[in-house]
Amino acid sequence: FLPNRHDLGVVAVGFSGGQARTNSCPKPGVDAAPMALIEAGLIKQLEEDLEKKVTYDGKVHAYSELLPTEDPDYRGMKRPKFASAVTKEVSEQVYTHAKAGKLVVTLGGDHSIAIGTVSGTAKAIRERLGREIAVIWVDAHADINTPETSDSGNIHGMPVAFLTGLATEDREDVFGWLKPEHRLSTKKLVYIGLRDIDKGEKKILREHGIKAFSMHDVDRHGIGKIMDMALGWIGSDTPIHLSFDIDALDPIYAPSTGTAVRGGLTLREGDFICECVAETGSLIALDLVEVNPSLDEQGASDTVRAGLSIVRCALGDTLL
Ligand code: 6HN
Ligand code: MN
Ligand code: MN
Ligand code: MN
Repeated sequence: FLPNRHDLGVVAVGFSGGQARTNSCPKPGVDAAPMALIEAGLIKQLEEDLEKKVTYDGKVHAYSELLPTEDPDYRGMKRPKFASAVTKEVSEQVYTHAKAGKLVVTLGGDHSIAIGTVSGTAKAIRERLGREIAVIWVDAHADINTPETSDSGNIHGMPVAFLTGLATEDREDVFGWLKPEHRLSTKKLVYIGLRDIDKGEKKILREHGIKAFSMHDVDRHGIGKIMDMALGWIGSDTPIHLSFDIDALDPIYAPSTGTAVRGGLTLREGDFICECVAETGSLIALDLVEVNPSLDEQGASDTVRAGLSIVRCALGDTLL
């Protein structure tokens, strides 16, 4: 069922509205990540070193044509209409690649864009293979707040709630476009790297029996065992969408990110997670999000390099 492993679709999403501090003052910079990654040689490495066939429109999408004239808070969400419109468009871009049998690599952007990427692959894989996808969410955070449990109102803290249907909304212009075919089962979701989970999120994880490996679990078992357990939970031959938030890595390795939390994965642990997923041969999509080259001038190049390494490892570069 796998996409041709040499056939990639790349989508570059220059969107930072999901981590808006306030309506008038978003935390800028995360939208510059795709260009920084590409300038550091990402596409070239995929084509030349990994010998992939890359379909890429050559653009970093800013989606400025989707910017609403008015975008007031709604259910506590900041800039809900813009985030909804952008993720809907991303969903269609990702769907098109996945439906054509390509492995989709999406460069963010903040993590709200996963509302688009995961919904796009979930729909395409249902149609193409009649299968449900599994998602491995590598992150310091669970990103499973509903609008009601969120303290910040930032939509990048909510994508998993919308994707699993724990949060729903009738208004078409505020994520009401998400339909059952876009959704992910809470049973097909596995977290790795968690260490900053909000109170409401903990309750959600417990009540829905969601599989989550925190940093405590990584310390206890070691990353090798964690990957055996994570992949065992998903089951072999299940199409895997890997959504990698760079803040899963310790800030020593990836300081340039909007919500850094100390005590994270080492660079090797992050790469190892990706290598294990590559080894399954079941990867259908990869998101790399929350790289923000403007936050830490010194650390920006380290963070970009860590991001490049994550992408290469997930695509099998480091396997013999
Ligand atoms: N991310 N739990 C916090 C919130 O605002 O809901 C942080 C979310 C961070 C999101 O890193 O993708
Ligand atoms: Mn995240
Ligand atoms: Mn995070
Ligand atoms: Mn928190």
